[in-house]
Amino acid sequence: MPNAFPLPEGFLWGASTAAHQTEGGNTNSDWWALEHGALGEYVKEPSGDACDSYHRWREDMDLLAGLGFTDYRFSVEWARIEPAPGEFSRAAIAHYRRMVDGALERGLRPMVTLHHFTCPLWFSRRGGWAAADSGELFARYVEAAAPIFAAGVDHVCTINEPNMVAIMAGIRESGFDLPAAGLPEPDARTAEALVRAHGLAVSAVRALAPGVRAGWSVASQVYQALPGAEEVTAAYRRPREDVYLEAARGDDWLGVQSYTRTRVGPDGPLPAPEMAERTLTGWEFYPEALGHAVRHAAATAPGVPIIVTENGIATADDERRLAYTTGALAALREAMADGVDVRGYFHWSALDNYEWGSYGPTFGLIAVDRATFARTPKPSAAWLGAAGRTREVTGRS
Ligand code: IFM
Repeated sequence: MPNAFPLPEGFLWGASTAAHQTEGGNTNSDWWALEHGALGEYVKEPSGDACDSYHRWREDMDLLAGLGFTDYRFSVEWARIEPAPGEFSRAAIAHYRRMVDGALERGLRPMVTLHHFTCPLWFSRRGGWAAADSGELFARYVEAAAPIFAAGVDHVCTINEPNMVAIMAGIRESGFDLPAAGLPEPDARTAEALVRAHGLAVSAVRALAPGVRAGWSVASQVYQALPGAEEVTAAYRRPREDVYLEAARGDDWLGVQSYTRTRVGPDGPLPAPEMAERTLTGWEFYPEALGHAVRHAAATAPGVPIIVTENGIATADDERRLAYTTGALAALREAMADGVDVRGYFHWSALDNYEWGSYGPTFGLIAVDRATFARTPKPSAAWLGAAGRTREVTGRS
């Protein structure tokens, strides 16, 4: 980065993971059932043991703290905490509480996500988010999970990427009829239920843990209108993104998750430009997206502090990860210089992990050997982590 980027006082500097993608053996969840069902084309391999982080979380945290990070975002698994309706596992709650304490002992401030894509199988089987009482059931789980975050945790994320959850429900509704470009129509009932569940969860967190700041994290696609397509773009973006940003207006913070962009023409979303570099997920390599994403979030939820809760790239070439992240942080710095109130940055992901159907797309700062679970930090991890120690992002040497 040509000019150093000094991190403001208190700026969160970390990496993110999610339970199902790293823990392994999440057998009581709806995703586990999906992985073992008939969706071969979409789910190429099951998550299996993932990174075995359910047992190796100490090693993960030792590595992150040793690299210099000061913050760690991880999720807790509803399916483990409430394996049957209304039946809560004290052991699972104690496990996640140990993780919070373990992070604090290592100098990592934990950000706890309460829901990251997976639900208990019983919840999905009875109608999932679209069931009339889904919000109440989610709030009941949040209340039971309070011992995990009631002390020592500053930030709780209620639901990760609710917009993608509604879109995934839409995909299931459509019988997996995917458009050639852009994202399918979200399921309206799921969308409404998620906004409601978030509101109930924020109230529950505030009532049980008044010191905790509650928010949620929205996936940004950076919809860019081609000339003349401004109205089409706004209409396309609204149910896929803005509804969720608007729902964050009363929150303590808003999470922005950015990877790429989508250009929109008068007839709708367009594929990535032909000559564009693509990542292992097929997305356009477009690090500038992060700057656009935080600017749009700030304009849609004015006054709500923003935290970048995910940003990263799926690549087998760590040089491209370094280039991508350098570009993304330069765009973030510019947005902040222009007055966007950003309070932290979490890279996705700490570890190479299960990318919802396959281990192929590697997003990690740390490689994980699939047979031995041995962790090996990549050069990007050393560079990014060092900024946590020096409180300044510099051009990589
Ligand atoms: O791996 C996912 C994560 O679970 C949610 N946000 C996007 C990431 C990359 O696809």
